[in-house]
Amino acid sequence: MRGVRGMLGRTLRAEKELPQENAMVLGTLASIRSVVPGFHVDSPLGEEGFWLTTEQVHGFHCLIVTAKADRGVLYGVFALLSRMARNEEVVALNEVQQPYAPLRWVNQWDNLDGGIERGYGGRSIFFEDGRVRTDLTLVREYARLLASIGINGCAINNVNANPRLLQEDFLPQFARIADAFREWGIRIAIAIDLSSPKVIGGLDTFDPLDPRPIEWWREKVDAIYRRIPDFGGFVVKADSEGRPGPSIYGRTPVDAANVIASALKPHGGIVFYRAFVYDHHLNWQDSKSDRAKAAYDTFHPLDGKFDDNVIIQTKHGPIDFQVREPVSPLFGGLQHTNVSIELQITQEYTGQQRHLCFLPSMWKEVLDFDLQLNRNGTPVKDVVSGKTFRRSIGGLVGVANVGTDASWLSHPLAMANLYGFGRLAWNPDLSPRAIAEEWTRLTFGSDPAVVNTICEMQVNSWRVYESYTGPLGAQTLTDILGSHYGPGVESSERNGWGQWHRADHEGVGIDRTVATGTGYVGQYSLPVAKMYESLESTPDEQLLFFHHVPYTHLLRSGKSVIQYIYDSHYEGAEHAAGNVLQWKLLRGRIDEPRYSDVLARLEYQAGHSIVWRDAVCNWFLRASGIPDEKHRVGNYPDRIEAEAMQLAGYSIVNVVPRENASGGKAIECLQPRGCKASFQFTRDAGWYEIDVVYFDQSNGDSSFRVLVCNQLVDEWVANDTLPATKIGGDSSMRRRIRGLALRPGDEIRIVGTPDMEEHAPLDYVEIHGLQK
Ligand code: GCW
Repeated sequence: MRGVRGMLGRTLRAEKELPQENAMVLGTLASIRSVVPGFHVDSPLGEEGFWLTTEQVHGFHCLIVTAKADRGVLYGVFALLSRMARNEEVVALNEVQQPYAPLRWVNQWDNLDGGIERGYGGRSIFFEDGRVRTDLTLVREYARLLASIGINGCAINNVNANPRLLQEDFLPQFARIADAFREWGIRIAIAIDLSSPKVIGGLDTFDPLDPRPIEWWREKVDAIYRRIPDFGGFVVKADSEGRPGPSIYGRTPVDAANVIASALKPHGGIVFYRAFVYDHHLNWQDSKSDRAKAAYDTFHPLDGKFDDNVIIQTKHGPIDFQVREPVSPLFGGLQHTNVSIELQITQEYTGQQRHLCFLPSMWKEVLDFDLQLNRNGTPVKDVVSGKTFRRSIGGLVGVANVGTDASWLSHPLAMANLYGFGRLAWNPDLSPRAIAEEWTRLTFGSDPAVVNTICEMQVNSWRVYESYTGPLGAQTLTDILGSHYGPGVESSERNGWGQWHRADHEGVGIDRTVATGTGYVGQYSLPVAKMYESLESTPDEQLLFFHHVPYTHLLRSGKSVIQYIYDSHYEGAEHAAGNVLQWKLLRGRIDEPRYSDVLARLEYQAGHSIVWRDAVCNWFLRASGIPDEKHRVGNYPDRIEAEAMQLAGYSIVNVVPRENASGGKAIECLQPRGCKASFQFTRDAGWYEIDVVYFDQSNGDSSFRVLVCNQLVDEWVANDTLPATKIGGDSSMRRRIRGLALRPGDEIRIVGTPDMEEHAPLDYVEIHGLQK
């Protein structure tokens, strides 16, 4: 009713009996049979599947949505609404759909204080000031949204869980969330801290084999089910990144998972035990130590020992949601255990919803990857849905991290990732383009120019992002110790969190072969291991993940690795700039607020892709000593470095790492009343555009004014909320001043006024001539 009214502005009449006129009939098979005798389904319907059909009932044309159970009817109704919204035929329907995977969950990493770990879409819709929010309107909206894409479960809090969540007073609060979700067929789970029996239970141990914690979990779980009879279960992050776990007592994940599982079992609950277990104090000097091996090394020996309501939840790759990783070998290493694949919808390492990065393109490759565990073909999608090893449960989990932002994930185009996750969990055989097209039509309407432009941008965006942030399988070359956002090529080297690329003067990449490397490759099935063991058969896009090669190594295209690194960064940045032009063609075809919002983000991305390009290229130029054949890297004829300008009040600072500012230096103003940086324009008279590259930290709102021959041509306040409290690749920003008539000898002056910890920092100015 609500859907039809929202789309068509018509209010349908609801009746419990079949009317004497054409109608839409919604109901379970049993209820439809009771009013339409002889009604039967041609193909069998699973527990959550549905059938859309049309039938003459008592001489009237009826559109029937039916399923075995209510949840299926709900999914059928959403499928029908989706067709209507996409302007598709609904007159002669005959369509049966079943979800591919039984578990289609999202996880939220929400904290009790209302923040969201790795969340980029505002505050938590669940929590505020240490409690569940009083107003759960957004939670109900979210539940509806999730149901519309077939999601059937949601874990509502951060896997870095606060033990307080299991205190008595939270139970009624969770029950309210569960009530809101239940209406839409979604069960809730909570992430727990394994040390809870000790931290909040008053016991002196949380040893999973001690009878007291065992009893504590049983009582806790019973209490939860008294309040929430359809409670889904627990998500567990243990022995990972400093979280307490069974290893403290010399116990294994089996010991811990099974204790909790047996408490949940009588109620039908599940334990999602995360395989993201690794040592973050690795000895980086040991060339055999390899974080990528950790999950398999820990969990493979335990295969077959977990209870049947335990699921091992494994990130899709062996590291951590990088822009490109091979598939985790653990999916092949757990043949007698339930598994689920964890995908990341929130763009932690893929641009944090400031860069466009359509992830279904990546997920689709992951889900289709053949682990070659037997002769019939064993794609990841079949392993995780339980089909390959005939497991009764299994599925896909997406870390969504939506927030209070009006478009949930902040970037209006990022919602295609949440949509795409749900669609792939329902049907992994959909193509990324089909998903992008469905989403675009549902979100922006069916204008072909809009649909084509947005689809094209979406389906290319992952590779574009990869091309300027982590080519050839080097993973995301970001600051892995901090924001996970801007460039930070060196941050992943020489520390215990794992090595990304082991680049030195000679070459780049990690040798993970069995013969000479870390041995990681040996965790795959023989045929897959054979492919990755040899340099020749490893796909170029994964090359540096598996092999250490000289910079001069030739790729299949005949290009050297170093030239590829340079070229891909330039191409990626050009593509990002091209998206801005493409988007501008849609002006007037999309409502103004969304048009402008997306435009601003694409412009920002185009600027930031240059920051990435320059940082990565210069880092590799310095490391390899091999110049760019096309003379671009290190040569910026249109640039005037801030440190080379005439400075009044401003002082020059070194930026660390040096690649994260042009020329390794920037200028800062410590004078409260402001500083000036100026230079003379020396090129021919004509029309120009000026890019002012400055830094916008989150700990101050500096202001800038630009004057040409004393005439003010632009001014702005640096008040964005980028993830940075210092100058560098995270905070770098670009302001474009268009249509300026400049003559030789003109003085261009920038006046910066600092605010709090942000000292009106400037990097450089770039001047582009406009064609006449
Ligand atoms: O990618 C890392 C994130 C952490 C996260 C962790 C995990 C919730 O940087 O913020 O912690 O993964 O998945 O547990």
